[in-house]
Amino acid sequence: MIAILGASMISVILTISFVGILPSETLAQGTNATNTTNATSTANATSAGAGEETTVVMPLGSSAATSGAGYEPSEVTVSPGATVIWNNKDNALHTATSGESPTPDGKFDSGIVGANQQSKPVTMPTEPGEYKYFCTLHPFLQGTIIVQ
Ligand SMILES: [Cu+2]
Repeated sequence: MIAILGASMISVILTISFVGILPSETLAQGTNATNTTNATSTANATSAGAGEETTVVMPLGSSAATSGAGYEPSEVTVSPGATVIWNNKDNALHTATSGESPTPDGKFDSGIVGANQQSKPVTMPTEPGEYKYFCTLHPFLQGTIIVQ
């Protein structure tokens, strides 16, 4: 008798806690998802206008083909017409020149960026797509800008 009572008490407690927990968890997840969506669309709205700036680093050692160092990150995604700055942390000159290495295609070009200097903000194409670029001085140095 006591055992039966105990078992039914437990199932009542379990039922209550399931009923109590599940809806609030579902609500919380729904709220989080909504917040995430809002944050993302706000960020997109902001970056579509003026002001988005992405920085790509030319790391120390990237002038040596064998160093394995390359544009960091090697691939970035930006809004149409956004600007990108290349930050040269190497002790050699570099460029970020659009095109399939070693042939510039004229879509964008940072020009020569001195050692330990930054490029001016370079305006990306407005046409969505994947744009390869490279360093005219070190053609093995290659990166990609995705405009979307
Ligand atoms: Cu270079």
